[in-house]
Amino acid sequence: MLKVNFNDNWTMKDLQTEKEYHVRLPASVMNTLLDAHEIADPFYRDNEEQALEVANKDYLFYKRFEVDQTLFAHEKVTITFHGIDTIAEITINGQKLATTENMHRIYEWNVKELLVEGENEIRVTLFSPLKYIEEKQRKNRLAGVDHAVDGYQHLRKAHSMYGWDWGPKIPDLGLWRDVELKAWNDNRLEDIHIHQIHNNNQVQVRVDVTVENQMDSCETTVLLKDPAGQVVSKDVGKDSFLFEMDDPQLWWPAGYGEQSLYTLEVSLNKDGEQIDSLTKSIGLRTIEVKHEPDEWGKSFTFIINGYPIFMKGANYIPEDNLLPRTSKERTERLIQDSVAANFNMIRVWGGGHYPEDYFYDLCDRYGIIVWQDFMFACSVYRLTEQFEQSVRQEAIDQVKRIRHHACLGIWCGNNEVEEAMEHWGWPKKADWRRDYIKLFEIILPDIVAEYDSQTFYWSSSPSSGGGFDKPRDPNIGDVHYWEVWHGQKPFTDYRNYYFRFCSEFGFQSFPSMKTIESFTKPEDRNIFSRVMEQHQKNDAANGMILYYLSENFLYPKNFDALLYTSQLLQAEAIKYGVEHWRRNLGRCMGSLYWQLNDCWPVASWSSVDYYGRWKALHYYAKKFYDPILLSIEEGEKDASIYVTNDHLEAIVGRIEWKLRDNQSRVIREGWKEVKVDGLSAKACQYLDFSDEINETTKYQTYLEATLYIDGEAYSYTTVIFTKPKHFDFLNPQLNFQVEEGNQQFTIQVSAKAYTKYVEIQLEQDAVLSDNFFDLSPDEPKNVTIAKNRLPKSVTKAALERTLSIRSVYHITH
Ligand code: BMA
Repeated sequence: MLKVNFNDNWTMKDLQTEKEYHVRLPASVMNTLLDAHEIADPFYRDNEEQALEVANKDYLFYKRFEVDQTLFAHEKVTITFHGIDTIAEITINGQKLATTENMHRIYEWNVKELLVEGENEIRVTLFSPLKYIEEKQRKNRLAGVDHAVDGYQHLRKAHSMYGWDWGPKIPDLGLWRDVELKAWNDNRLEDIHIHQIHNNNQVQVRVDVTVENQMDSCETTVLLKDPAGQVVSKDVGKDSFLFEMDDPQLWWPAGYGEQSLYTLEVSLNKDGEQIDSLTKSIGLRTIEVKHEPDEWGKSFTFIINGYPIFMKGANYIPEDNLLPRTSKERTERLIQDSVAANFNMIRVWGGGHYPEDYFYDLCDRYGIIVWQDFMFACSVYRLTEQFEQSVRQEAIDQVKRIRHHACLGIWCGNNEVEEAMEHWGWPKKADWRRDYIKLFEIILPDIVAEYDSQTFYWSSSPSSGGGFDKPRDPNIGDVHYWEVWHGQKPFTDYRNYYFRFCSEFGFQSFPSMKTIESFTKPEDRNIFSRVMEQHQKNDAANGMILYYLSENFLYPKNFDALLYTSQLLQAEAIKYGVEHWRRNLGRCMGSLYWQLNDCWPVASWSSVDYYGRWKALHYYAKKFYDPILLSIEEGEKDASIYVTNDHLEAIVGRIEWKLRDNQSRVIREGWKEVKVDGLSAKACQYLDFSDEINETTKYQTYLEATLYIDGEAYSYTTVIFTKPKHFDFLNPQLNFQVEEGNQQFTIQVSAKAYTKYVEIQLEQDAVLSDNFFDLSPDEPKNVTIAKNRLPKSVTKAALERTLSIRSVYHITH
C-alpha cells in the first residue's frame, strides 16, 4: 500500500474576488483570510459580525499534483478526505468525482479512472452553508434552539459553528482534516475489529480482520505487544485471531491505577511481502453501565473492571471556532488540566464535532473515560432518505474509528433532543416523534450493536431510557439539571435532588481580566457594553449573574472585582452540587458539570477559558473532585462533616474541627478518628451549634475542618453560616513570601484574619497548586508553581515584584 500525504500545496480561491491563497491542509476559509489579513480577527470586539458575510459565499480549494508511473501502475487508487466542511463538489481533471454534505463523515473514493500519468488537478468547491440551510428551513421548518442561525439542524455540520449560547456565529468552511492518496493492488486491510472477553484474571483478545479481496496468497500476521513493548503473542492466519492472557496489565481510569496500553500490529502479507499494515493501541478493561431498578428508581452506574466508580468531570465543546487552530498540544494541555482537577470522565457534547484521533489517544494515555454523544443536539431531525443514509454512514465511520479506544465509555444518541421534544413546548408532531424513535432508538443502537457491541448505548442525555418516558425523571438514568442558573433557584436547591447521574448542570462566569483584555478596548470594559454583550451569548445571563451576586456578595467595587466575584459565584454553585452528590455516593454515581472549555473568549459556563486560563471553578474542581473529599453540610446552626472516599481501599484518618469567630478565636473544637471504606461516603461527625450560633454571632462564626491522613493535613475546608455578603470579614492583611526551589517556586501566603477565596494573581499564565482558598490567621498556606509552567526568564525577584493577592475582603476594599 502506497500512502501519499495530500495536505500540501493547495490553493484557496475566493470565487467572488478571484483572489488566491496558498494553503496547507487542514485549512479553513476564515482562517486563511485571517492569516492573509483580508479579514480582522473575528474574536476581537464585534468583528464576529463579518463572519456571516464570508460564509455567504462559495470558495474553491484546488491542487495540481503529479502522478508518477509507480503510483499509476497500481490497480486501485483512492483519495480519502478525513473531513470536508461541508457542502462540496469535487472534480478531478474536470470530471465530477462526488458531492458531499456531511462534515462528520470520512469520505473515500476510487479515483484511478479519473487520473492520468503526469499532471492532474483536483478541485473542491465549497458552497455556502448559509444558503443551504435557509432554503431547507423555508421548505420544512424544524424546531431547534434560537441562538444558532435558523435552520442549522438541516446540515450535518457542527451545530455550534452556527452559534450557541456560548459560541459565536462563525460558520466557517474548509477541508478540516487530512487528505490522503492511497494506492494498492487487489488487497488491503479493510477493517480491524477488536473484542475483549474478560474472565476473572484472564483476558481473551479477539481480532477480526477483514481483507479486501481475500485470497489464498494473502496472510495476516498479528502481533500483540505488552505496555513495555515486548511481544506477548504472535499469530499468522486469515481473519480471526485469539490471544489469551493470564493476569494481564489492566487499563484503569485516572486515580485508580495505570493506563497500561498494549499494541496490536497487524500486517497483511502476500507472497511473503508486506503489502499493508496497521497499528492500534488498546487497553484491557471492562466498562459497563448498570441501569437497573433499585430502591430509588433505576441506577446509572459505570462499572469499571468490576468496580462501581463515581464519574467526575465536565462537558467538552469544540476547542476553537476556527478549526485549523486546534492542535494536539492544546488538547493535551486541556486533558492534563482535567486530570489535574481529578476528572475521570469527559463528555463530548453532541452539538459540536467528533474529536480528532489524538483526543482519544490522549484520553487513553491519561485515563479519562469518554462519554461520546453522536452529533445531534437540541433539535428536531427529519429522516429524508438522503439524511438517513448520510447519518447512518456517519455513525458507522465514527464508531469504527473510535471503538478500539480504551477510553471509550459510552455512546449516547444525542444531547437533549428527547427532553426538548417532550418539555420545551415544541409541537408534538407525530412524524417528528417517529423519526426521533427511528434514528435514536433503532438506527443508532443497531449500528452500535453491529460495530461496537461491547460499548453501552444510551439514546439521549438526559433520558430515563427512551420512548419519551419522563426524560427528566430525577431517579432514573441521567439528568441535566438547570434550575440553579436558568431557573434562578438558590444553590441550596441542588440538595433537594439525589440524581443517579448528573450529566449537566452549570453556572456562568466572566473570564479573567487578561482574557477580556484580549478582545476589548479599555472603553469596552463594562459588562453591558456592546462588545462585552457580543461576548455573552446567553441573553439572560448577565442579569442572572447580577441576580446571584445580589443574593450572595456585596456589590463589587469595580469591573475587575466583578469578574472575580462572578467566578466565586460559579465555583461555589458547582461545589454545592458536587459535594452533595458525592456525599450521596452509591445513589448518585456521576457529576459532569457544564462546561469544561470555551471555543473563543467569552462569558460562559466554562472552568477553563479559551486561553487555557483556570477560572476559580477549575481550582475548586481540583478540590471537590479530590478522591478523598472532606466536606461540610452546614445547616443554620449545625453541621455534618463528611468524608467521601473514591479509592478502592478504606482510609483511616483524623478530623479536627474548630468553630471560630471572625478574629479566629476558637469557640469550640474537637476531633475524631475516622475510617471510611473504599468507594463510599460517610457522615463522620454531626455538630450542633445551637448554643453558639444565634442571630448576632452567625455573622461572625465559621467552622473549619482539617482531615489528617498519616499525620499529614490532607485537606482543609471552612463554612460560614450566613451568605458571604453578610459575614463580618475583617481586613486579612494578606502577606506572602516567595521561596525558590529547583523545580518550583513556593509562595507562602498568610492572613491576619479569617478570609475566603484567596487568589494569587501572577503576571504570567501559570497553574498553581491551589488558588481561591480560605485562610485562617494561624495557618499559612504554601502554594507551588512548577517552573516548567513558567517562562524561563521568571525569577524570584520578578515574582515578588509582580505578584498580587486578593480575597473576599477586596471585593469592596
Ligand atoms: C445545556 C447544553 C447546551 C447549552 C447549555 C447551557 O443544555 O446541552 O446546549 O449550551 O445547556 O445553556
